Amino acid sequence: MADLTARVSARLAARLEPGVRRARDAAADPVKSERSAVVIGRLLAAAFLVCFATGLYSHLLQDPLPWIPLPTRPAELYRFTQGLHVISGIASVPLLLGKLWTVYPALFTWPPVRSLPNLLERVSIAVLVGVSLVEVTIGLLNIVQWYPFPFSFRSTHFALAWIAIGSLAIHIGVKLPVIARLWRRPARDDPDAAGRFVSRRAFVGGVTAATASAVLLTAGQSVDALSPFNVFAPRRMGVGPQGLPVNRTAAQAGVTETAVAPGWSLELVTPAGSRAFSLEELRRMPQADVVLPIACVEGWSQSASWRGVRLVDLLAEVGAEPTTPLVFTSLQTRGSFARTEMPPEYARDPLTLIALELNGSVLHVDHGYPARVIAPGRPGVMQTKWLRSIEVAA
Ligand SMILES: Nc1nc2c(c(=O)[nH]1)N[C@H]1C(S)=C(S)[C@@H](COP(=O)(O)O)O[C@H]1N2
Ligand SMILES: [Mo]
Repeated sequence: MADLTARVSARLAARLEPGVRRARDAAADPVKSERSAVVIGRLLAAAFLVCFATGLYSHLLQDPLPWIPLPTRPAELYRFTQGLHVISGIASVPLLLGKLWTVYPALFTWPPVRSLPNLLERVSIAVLVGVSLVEVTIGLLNIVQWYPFPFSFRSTHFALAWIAIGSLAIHIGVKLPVIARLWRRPARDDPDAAGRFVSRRAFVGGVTAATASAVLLTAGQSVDALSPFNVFAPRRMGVGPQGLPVNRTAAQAGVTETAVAPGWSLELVTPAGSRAFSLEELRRMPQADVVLPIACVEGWSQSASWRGVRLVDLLAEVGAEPTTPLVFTSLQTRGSFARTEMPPEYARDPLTLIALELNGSVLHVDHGYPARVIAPGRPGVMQTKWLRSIEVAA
């Protein structure tokens, strides 16, 4: 029996091995040197680490941990971190493709698995590649707000990020000797094989140029200086009602009638009772002017001037002192974000407004008329539009 298995596997090996070797030879070329893999690999690792760190920060702001106080200043901090998140995510697409191109001949090794550690290494690479491709793909789909998948974007994107970073750590650990050996350009560079399509340097240069173009043609959705070059990102700076893009319109949120209903008032619910403020009353209170950005998780952001009642003043009117998160509800009947929580650090910040005006005129209904939240350092998704009530717990 043992004899038979040995004979069968020897036969199988004899059949498969030449094919695998031929595939490897066909795929091999100087472009796919280990040095290319290291040069592109470290750019990709840097992009992934920046993307991971800024992504964690974004999740923390949206799901705060009670023992981590959140910074409200600088007011543009989240605009910066989330812009960086989407820029590094976009940069990782050409880098990932370039990296896969340089290393795919390594798929064709013989024997396919040499040992248990070797098997684990190959499995961790398979996980890293698969998860990374899915991660950047759903990230790109989120930028264009297209969700052709049945799972929740946010929790999936978060879970896959941990798997990608874990398998990246294993991969870097395993490859450390190669990375260290080829970190600097070798004294004698591998000569370009005659008749090859591109040299290794030209290839690495091409991948870098593709990465730079991908960034240049999209980063204008969050970087003012680059906004003239924004060709591919769907939101354009300065384009929208009152010169600001809209993320969800009044019609999409189902508030076209309730938002303009004459009897509207903002309800403040406190342990001592509740009080309704009409739009007239809010307008008669002292008004503050602030410049704060809308910084969407999808990567677009833009600064704007807002005018309205400081939240601290409004809370003082009803004798409330925020020590626990405030609960904001919207008139919205459809879709998420109808209810958001605001940790006390934002509620106490004098820049936080119940905004009634934007860029010099009364809020457009798509920007949250009659009243919306605008606070420093927060993701756009927490800047609730079409306010209905604010609850302060004891
Ligand atoms: N009630 C409500 N408020 C909301 C939203 C929403 O869908 N419903 N979208 C949020 C998101 S994701 C962003 S980025 C900002 C965008 O504000 P703008 O549409 O005025 O530019 O509004 C936020 N406020
Ligand atoms: Mo958003």
